[in-house]
This record gives sequence, C-alpha cells and structure tokens, in this order.
Amino acid sequence: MSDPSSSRRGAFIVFEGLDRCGKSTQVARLVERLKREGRKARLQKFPDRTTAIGRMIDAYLQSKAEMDDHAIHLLFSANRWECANAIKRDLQDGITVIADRYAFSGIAFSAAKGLSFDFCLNPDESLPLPDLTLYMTLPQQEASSRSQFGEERYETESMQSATRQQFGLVAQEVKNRHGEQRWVEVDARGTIDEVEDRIRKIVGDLTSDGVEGEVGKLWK
Ligand code: DGP
Repeated sequence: MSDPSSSRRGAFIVFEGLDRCGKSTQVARLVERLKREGRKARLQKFPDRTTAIGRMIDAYLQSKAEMDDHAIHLLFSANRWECANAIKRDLQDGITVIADRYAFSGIAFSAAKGLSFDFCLNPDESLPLPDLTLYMTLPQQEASSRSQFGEERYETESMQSATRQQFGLVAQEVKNRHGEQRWVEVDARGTIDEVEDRIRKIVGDLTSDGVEGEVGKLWK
C-alpha cells in the first residue's frame, strides 16, 4: 500500500514583524530543530542579499545608495520573484520552507513611506502563498532598546510605528482573502526559549505532517 503521507508537500511558513523583534533568531531555531528531528527544512531570508538584486537592496538599506521609493519597492518584489520557483520546487519535494520576512513586509514598509497600498500589493500577486504567517509582536520600546537597533535605514521609531499600523492592514487583507487561520500573532516578549515554545505549539502539525494540495497563489 502506498504511504498517504508521501503525497503531502512541505509547509511554507513565513515569519514577519518589525525590526529587532527576534524574528531571525526564532527562524534559525525552528529550522535547526526541524533538522535535528530529521525533517527536511530550509531557511529563506528576505531580502536575499546574496543575489545581484539583493546587493542593490543591501546598498539601499545601508544608505550607501539612494533610490526612488517605487523603484526600491519593485526591487524587493523582484528579489522575492527570483526565489519563487526554488520555493515551490522545495515544497513539492517535501521540504518545509521557513521564510524570514516576505511580501507582507514589502507592503507594510513601503506603504509606511506613503506609497499606495494597492501599488505595494500588486507586484507580489501570484507569488507562492504561505500556509501560515507568524507575526511577532513586541512593544516598540523593547525593540528600540535591543542591540543594533538604528543601524539601517528604516530603524527609526517613526518609521516602525507607521509600519506597525500598516501591518495591521496587511493582517486584515490576508485574513479576508485567504482565511483567518493563515495569519497568527505571536507575543515576542520574554526569553528566547519562551518565545520558541509558543512558536513550537503554533507550527506543530504543519511541520510534522506537511500539507495536502497545491501551493496557493498570493492575493488570488
Ligand atoms: P532584515 O534583513 O530582516 O533586517 O530586513 C531589512 C529591512 O528591509 C527591514 O527594515 C525591513 C525592510 N524590508 C524587508 N522587506 C521589504 C520590502 O519588501 N519592502 C520594503 N520597502 N522594505 C522591506
């Protein structure tokens, strides 16, 4: 008899949040834990600063280059598109893909600068749809007091506060278009272990059982 689990694909899980909320630490921990448990998993960082487009984004974020707000928005999106096929292929191969940021940061950060919500959303339409997005929340005072806050372009309190508001709208958009269950808030206060524990409980079945059916299309 064939194994029913073999038809299941890997889960696509995205972590989002404001700067210094502890996202990257938790993403790394989750990928390491899954691998320790013998599961196939990989990390996908956005922006992926290793590609040619990613290097332009990196220069912009470090304020070594200036760019029109629309142009940099489209580069961030292009950076996701250049990784999209690899993500789909890995999911079909049964690999759990954990993304550190995705299109939701794209909308929240660019809309916070004053670009229209629709302009920010459209270039990412049809990208692979995450099965679950974990939005990590931390009071701004705590994030600002963490080491390295303020090093990059968007790490100011006014920008983070505007972005937080936009993330609220993004959450609503995801829930309306794709269902409430795809967007879950995680309290990022407490120790790294405490936050990891919260995340472990939320992702449980997705990472252990995989997902049935095709990968969806974002905003469709
Ligand atoms: P990180 O490498 O996670 O620290 O992210 C770099 C910064 O870029 C962070 O301030 C969030 C911002 N960012 C990430 N993705 C996008 C995007 O698609 N559009 C815009 N405008 N900003 C983004």
